[in-house]
Amino acid sequence: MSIVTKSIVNADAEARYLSPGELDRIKGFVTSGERRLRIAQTLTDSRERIVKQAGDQLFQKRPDVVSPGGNAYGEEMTATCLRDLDYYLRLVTYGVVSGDVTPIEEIGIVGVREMYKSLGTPVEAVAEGIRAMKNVASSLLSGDDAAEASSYFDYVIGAMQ
Ligand SMILES: CCC1=C(C)/C(=C/C2=NC(=C\c3[nH]c(/C=C4\NC(=O)[C@H](C)[C@H]4CC)c(C)c3CCC(=O)O)/C(CCC(=O)O)=C2C)NC1=O
Repeated sequence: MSIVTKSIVNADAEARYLSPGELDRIKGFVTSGERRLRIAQTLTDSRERIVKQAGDQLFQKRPDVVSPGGNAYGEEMTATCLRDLDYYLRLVTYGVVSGDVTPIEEIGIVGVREMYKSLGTPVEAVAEGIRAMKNVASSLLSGDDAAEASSYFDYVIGAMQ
């Protein structure tokens, strides 16, 4: 939920006008809109490159996951692993656009540790892959934009620890 929707829901629950503080936070959201859309556009345009390079880095650091017995061993499983990275990159763009981690949390974080555990997927290796995406993405963005995008990647990484 964006800060706009959230503020309205909160204000209406008390049948009141938006407070100066709420209007101020909405102003911040609106004035940062162009920047957030620019970041999401870059990540979207570069998604294949970000996922591919991050996957390469992950498998170099964690060769065990793509070795016999590893969770991402074999063409099909490796492709599923890269698909998961792509999922998380997509969720990061949702977060950037809405200026809120809630969509990431609801779609991709709630229950994820249990899910990966039941699949035998090492969750710390998934976190490593997301860290690699953050680094590749940062190299494609300018300083402030990289910092903003990083906060959403960090949210995912933190939730997997
Ligand atoms: C958008 C929200 C969303 C997420 C996050 C998601 C994840 C997700 N990853 C899965 C599997 C998987 N995920 C991986 C991923 C990896 N294995 C590793 O060793 C690596 C560390 C890692 C890649 C970074 C693998 C290999 C599987 C297949 C496991 C199996 O079938 O045994 C599955 C099981 C069903 C399937 O195969 O599609 C789900 C649901 N699905 C969703 O809808």
